[in-house]
Amino acid sequence: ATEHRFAAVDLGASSGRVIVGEVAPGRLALHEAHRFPNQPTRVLGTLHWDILSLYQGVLNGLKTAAAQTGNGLTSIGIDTWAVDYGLLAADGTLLANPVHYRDTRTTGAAEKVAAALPPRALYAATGIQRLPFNTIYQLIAAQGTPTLTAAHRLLLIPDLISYWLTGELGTELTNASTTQLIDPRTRDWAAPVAQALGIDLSLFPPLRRPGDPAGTLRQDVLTEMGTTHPIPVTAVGSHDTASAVVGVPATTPDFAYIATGTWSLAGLELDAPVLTEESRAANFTNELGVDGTVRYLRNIMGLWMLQECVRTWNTETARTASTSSTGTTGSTASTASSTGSADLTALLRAAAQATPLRSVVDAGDPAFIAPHHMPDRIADACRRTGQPVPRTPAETTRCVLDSLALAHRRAIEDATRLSGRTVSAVHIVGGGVHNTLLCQLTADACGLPVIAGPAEAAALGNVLVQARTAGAITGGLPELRALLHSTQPLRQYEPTGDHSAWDRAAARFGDAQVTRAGT
Ligand code: ADP
Ligand code: LRH
Repeated sequence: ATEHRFAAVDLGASSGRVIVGEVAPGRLALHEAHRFPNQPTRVLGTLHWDILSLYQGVLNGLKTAAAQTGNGLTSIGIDTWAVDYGLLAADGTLLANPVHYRDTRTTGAAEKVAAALPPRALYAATGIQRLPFNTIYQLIAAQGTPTLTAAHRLLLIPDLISYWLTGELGTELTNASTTQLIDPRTRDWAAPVAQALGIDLSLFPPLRRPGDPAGTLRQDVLTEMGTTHPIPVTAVGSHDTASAVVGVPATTPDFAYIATGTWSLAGLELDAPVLTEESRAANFTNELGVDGTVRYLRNIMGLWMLQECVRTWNTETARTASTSSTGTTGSTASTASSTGSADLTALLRAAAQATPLRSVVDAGDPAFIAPHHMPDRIADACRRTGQPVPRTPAETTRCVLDSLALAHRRAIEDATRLSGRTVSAVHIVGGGVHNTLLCQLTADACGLPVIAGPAEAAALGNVLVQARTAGAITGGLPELRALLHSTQPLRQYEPTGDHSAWDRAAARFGDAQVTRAGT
């Protein structure tokens, strides 16, 4: 059978990548064409995505992908992080750099939204977890600003990249559901919600669904890529988490998944949303997935907490090195010697030796969303809850990983209880697959086997939807997942250790998330 090659553009908050997938019946292989950093930039106090640099990374990646495949790409698919958007003028010009979801402009927006539409009604209509950065809160915060007032179109990030590549406008459904403006029962716009909030739905181009055509590369893009061969763009699950869940190599229906990267997205795949008041109180989301599915999950802070700690320690180490090289002595010297090396592998090795469950924090707490001072915020949370404060980077790292494992367990327990489903295994996909300590701790905390892999699940889910659309493979999600299972390297972790220690930690942890969400 003919082998097809597809390019998956996958932009995560930590890095962007263009990955080539080679697909034929029974065969699926990935090659990374290009990976580039995603470095947000603060301008006049507002945190922005550097969208042009990301787009340049996409172009460079596509150029490499085209060269590597002898200009033989069958199609291209695009997925990125959710909720954020760019605003276009009537002539298609991007009016401003997209604002980063970690920016604080949405402070107070939830109260404004609640005044127009009570949280219960909003959840019953959209089923979306309350997160301060959902698109509706961003739009409420931006209401009346010159840019939003001038905007003719609003494009979610994958739709913006797709527009630049093809000149075609569209709003892909899985990602549109994270705006909190989609009704998960009809899988169409929740017009009454938009109306209550004064949001103009005509800003959004028409909806398209995974598998729909999304245009063909513009001539100038082809020139940039050094090819003349016309290449179509296919809509995939353009929300990276939608693609990542397609990329879960499950072989039975009773699985839970955790997509771990910058975030941990932990939950179940359902065929209908759960819109109950209990579900709202537990802060569960019903995002829309590929093939009519619902991603019933909770957002957990994820490896962002660790990344930010490492960034802080590295900055401190660098500052100390420069202070000591100029001969100055000061208080930073002692900080640096106590932080030591912030190299991730060494840190994880040391964290594996640190006392288990010495202190745990609520990894669902929005207090950890913003950048900066992460080790201090973790220490404060431990102090506030009467637990020992981590003293070293290894102890802080262990605290983060124990806390994530505990939050994974709570999310899976809550999801099964609220949906009436049972789970026999937990799949971990995403960059966190490389963190063997986190995978083992999650198996221990859940008391369930963890199957870890693939790390590039979003790119794989992206490729699989393209491959099916092009006719390179056939079948529903179970068949796509069977192909993953038979072709991708996976590692299984069995629960070890004293499970009652996790029960005690869970009890100590209390019902913080539920209490917070219910308010
Ligand atoms: P995103 O898609 O949100 O950009 P990824 O899925 O790429 O994120 O995951 C990035 C995270 O994966 C990093 O923050 C890091 O914690 C983890 N990671 C990646 N590689 C390794 C590794 N070799 N060892 C341990 N952790 C890793
Ligand atoms: C993960 C993710 C997640 C969203 C967040 C904004 O990359 O898309 O699903 O909640 O970014």
